[in-house]
Amino acid sequence: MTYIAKPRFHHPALKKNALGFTHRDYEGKISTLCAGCGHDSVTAAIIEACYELSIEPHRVAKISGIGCSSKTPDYFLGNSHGFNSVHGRMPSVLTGANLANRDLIYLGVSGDGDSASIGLGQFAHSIRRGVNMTYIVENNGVYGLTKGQFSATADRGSKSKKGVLNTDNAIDLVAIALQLGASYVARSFSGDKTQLVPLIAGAIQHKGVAFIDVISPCVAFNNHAGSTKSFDYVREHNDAVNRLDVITGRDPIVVDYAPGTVQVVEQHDGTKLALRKIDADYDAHDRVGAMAFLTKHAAKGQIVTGLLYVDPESEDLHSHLNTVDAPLNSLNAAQLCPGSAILNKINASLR
Ligand SMILES: Cc1ncc(C[n+]2csc(CCOP(=O)(O)OP(=O)(O)O)c2C)c(N)n1
Ligand code: SF4
Ligand SMILES: [Mg+2]
Repeated sequence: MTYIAKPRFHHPALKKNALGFTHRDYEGKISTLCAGCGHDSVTAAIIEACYELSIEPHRVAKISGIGCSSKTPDYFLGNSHGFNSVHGRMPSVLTGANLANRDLIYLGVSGDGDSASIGLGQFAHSIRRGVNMTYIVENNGVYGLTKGQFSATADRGSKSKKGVLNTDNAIDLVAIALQLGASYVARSFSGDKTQLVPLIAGAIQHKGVAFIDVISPCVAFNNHAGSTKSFDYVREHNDAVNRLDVITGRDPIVVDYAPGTVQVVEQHDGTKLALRKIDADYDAHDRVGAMAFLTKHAAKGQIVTGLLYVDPESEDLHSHLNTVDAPLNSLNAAQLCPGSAILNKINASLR
């Protein structure tokens, strides 16, 4: 963590969003990550997405585990709620917070070690439960914070900085998220802001599990020849399935007007995602098709990026549990206690 706060002053002519906030209002403390770390680009993309959506910072809860990636919530949304939990335990802490107060926007930030190694069970269960959250994994294939051991997402055959060959098979978190029912699944690259910002904005507006795996090279331990998570490798093997613009109820977030076919995806809450398709056959509503597409391209060594799947009729854990609309932490004793007559009836039914 850093204790270096950013100076508060800024240029008076800085652009403002619908709430009158500037970019600076969505920033956090000064990053202490290595210069060039992919994670800092993800931070910048989150700041941009929240600015574009005119999100009120106090409505966001950012929760992370342990790792360089899990440090990043300190570098954005300095006026939001935050909790830096234990290694691999972000999903359960986020689930608890979400159950207590459904009114906040939950942003889970994690690493590949945090989510695919020690936290794989937590990752899997939060997805299958349908927790309403944006779950971002900053995936560099290594434990950056502890000096570059292979994580469970490191590809078999990739080489560590010291020249050690990884002989274990890799876990693909996107494939698991699709299989376990995540209703918004995407993959991107930290160096591709044009693609990443609208993906994050779409995820924040999505009701249910929105999972984004962001390949985010570690310049200290995983950016050498032989690494399959390096800047050069990903740029050479990236195969984008679609171009994404997010249209909100306010000003549209315009990312790219390059020509192509556009597919508008309407989400449950009425927000729309316009997909500019590169591959004319790609259908972002087909979960099984997305899984097949991913596997087919992975076998060819290609990294598929973009919005791979979205369910416009998505639900979340609160809909599954049929909880009341009011946040549970706002209910008082009178609302929580059904009264002795009803309690007696329940007790009698159990005798
Ligand atoms: C319970 C527990 N086990 C192990 C550690 C040591 N540890 C700290 S960070 C980390 C790995 C972080 O890797 P990742 O989540 O990929 O984050 P990165 O630093 O690569 O962004 C490990 C093993 C710990 N802090 N707590
Ligand atoms: S060790 Fe790697 S992951 Fe950690 S800050 Fe440095 S470049 Fe980023
Ligand atoms: Mg990592």
